[in-house]
Amino acid sequence: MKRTVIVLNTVVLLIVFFFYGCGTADQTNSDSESSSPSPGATTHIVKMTSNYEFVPSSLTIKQGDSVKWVVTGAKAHEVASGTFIMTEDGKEGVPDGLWKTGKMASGSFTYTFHSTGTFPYYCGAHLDQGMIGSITVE
Ligand SMILES: [Cu+2]
Repeated sequence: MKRTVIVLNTVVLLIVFFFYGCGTADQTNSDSESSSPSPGATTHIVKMTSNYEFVPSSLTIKQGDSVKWVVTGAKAHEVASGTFIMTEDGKEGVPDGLWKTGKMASGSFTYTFHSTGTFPYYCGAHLDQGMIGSITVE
């Protein structure tokens, strides 16, 4: 009887930890009104590596698709839409206001593209390492 209680407690703890972990790891943009993706939409993965790269750095997707940026490795990254300028101190990001995550040590960020076009983005922490990317929506 006592053993059953301990096992049950462990299972409950594991379940709580699992859901808490998932809940905090995923940031979702407020742009998507509906939580359910439209039929046929795809979520594409872009890795943010410890080599200061977005992989793949350029990606072509369909209108309505989402891109999920995932932190891989130990370095913290940021994903901000926009371009950059050259300054005396190096490259400086110019956010265009579509999305900007702030630094993420782990987890992911998902953005759904509702309009077509080309969307440049960058990691504000690693612009000088050339950490930029681009999404083309057809
Ligand atoms: Cu970075």
